[in-house]
Amino acid sequence: MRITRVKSILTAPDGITLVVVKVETDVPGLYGLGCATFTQRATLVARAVDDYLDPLLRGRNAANIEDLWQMMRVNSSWRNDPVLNNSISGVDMALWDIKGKAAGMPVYDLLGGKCRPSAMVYRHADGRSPQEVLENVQRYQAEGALAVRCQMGGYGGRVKDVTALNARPSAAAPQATHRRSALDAAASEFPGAYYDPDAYARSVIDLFDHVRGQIGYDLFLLHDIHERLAPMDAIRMATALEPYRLFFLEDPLPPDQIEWFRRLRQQCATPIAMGELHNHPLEWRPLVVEQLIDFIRAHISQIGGLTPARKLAALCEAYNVRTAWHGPGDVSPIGHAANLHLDLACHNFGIQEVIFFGEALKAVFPGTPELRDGHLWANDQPGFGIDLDEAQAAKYPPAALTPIEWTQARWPDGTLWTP
Ligand code: GCO
Ligand code: MG
Repeated sequence: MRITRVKSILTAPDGITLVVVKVETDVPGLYGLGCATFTQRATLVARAVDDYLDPLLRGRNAANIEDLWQMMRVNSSWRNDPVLNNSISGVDMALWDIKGKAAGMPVYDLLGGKCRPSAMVYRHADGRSPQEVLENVQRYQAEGALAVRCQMGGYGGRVKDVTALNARPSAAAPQATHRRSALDAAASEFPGAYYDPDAYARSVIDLFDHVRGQIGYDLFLLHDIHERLAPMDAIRMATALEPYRLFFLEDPLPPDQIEWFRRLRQQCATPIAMGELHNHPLEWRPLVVEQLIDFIRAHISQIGGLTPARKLAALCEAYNVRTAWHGPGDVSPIGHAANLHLDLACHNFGIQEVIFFGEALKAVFPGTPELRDGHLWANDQPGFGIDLDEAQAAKYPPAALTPIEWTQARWPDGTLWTP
C-alpha cells in the first residue's frame, strides 16, 4: 500500500477556507482524507503539503502511520509550529482513514471500539443582551440540546467602534473628556476591534444570572473568555461565576501564562477548559500533569493530527482531565469526524464542540457526522466514513485573502490584547 500522491484541497462552502489533504495510494480506489485547517494561514499550509510533504511521502508504505508521523515532525528540523503541524495533521488523519478503509473498520474501532453510542455536544448561543442570548439558548433547548455556550457580543463583548465606548454612562463624568481624547487618538492611530474588558467582565455575570434565573440548572452552560481579560480579572470572573455551575469556563488565560493557572486553581472551583491555541507539548503538559484544567480543548490539526491527539487523550486520562476537542467553523467536517471517532473511543470523553452542518458543507463532504438530539453520531462506515466531492468543493473557492480584523483586539486605550 504505497503512497502515490499527497495533495491539498482548499474549499470554503461556508465562506471559511478549509484545508483538506488527500493521500492517494497504489491500491485502486483507496485514498484517505485529513483535516489541515488553519484558516488564518490556509495557503501556507497548502504549500507545506504540496511542496514538502508530497515529495517526502511518495513511495512510502501508508500502513506505517507512527513512523511517517515522526518523520514528518522532524523533517523540517524545526517543529511544532501551526503551519507545519496542520500540514502533518492532514496527512496523518488521511493515513488513519486509509487504514480503516483497508481494514473495513471505522477508525474508532482501530482505537479500541466505542465507549458510548454518540458524543454529547454543545451549541453556540450569542446575542446583544441577556434576554436575546436566553432566547437563543431556549431555541437550542427546544431542539434537544443538552449544553449551550453563552456569549454576548462575541468574544470580549467587543464593540464595533470606539465611539460606542463613549456612550457608557461613565462617559458623562468629568474625567470622561480626557478619556474621550485618549480614545479618539487611539482609534485613529490604532485601528482595531475595540472592546472594554471591564464592561465585558461585569456583563457576563449579569448574563448568567439572567439565563440561570429563567431556565434553572437542567441545561449545561459554558462560556469562552477567549483570553480577553487580565489574569486577575479572569480569576475574579471565574469565582463570580461559581454559583451558576458552568460545565466549563474556557481560555481564561493565554497559553504562556501557566503560573496564573496555578493561582486560578487555588482560588476557584469553576471547571476550566484550555487548549485550542496549543501547538507544543510543553503548553499542555504542565496544565494536565498538575491538573490545572478539567478539559483539554486542543484543535486536533494544530497539534499534528489524530496520532498525537490519541496520546494526549491518554495522558489526560491518567490525570482525570476530560476531552472537549475544538470544533468550530474553521474545522472541516473531516476534522469533526476525527474529533467524533476519538470521542467515541476515549473513556475520558467530556463534551464535543460542534457547528450546524449546512447543505453546502454536506454536499462537499458526503458522510458528514449527524447532529441529532444534542449528540453527534457517526455513520459506522470504514475509515472516518466521510468523503470529499472535488467537483462540489471547486464551486466554493477559498475566501479572498484580506487582513484579519477580529484578531486586532484592543482595549479602550488602544492597547493590543490577545484576541
Ligand atoms: C471556539 C474558538 C473559536 C476560535 C476560532 C479561531 O471556542 O470555538 O474560540 O471560535 O476563536 O476557531 O479561528
Ligand atoms: Mg474557544
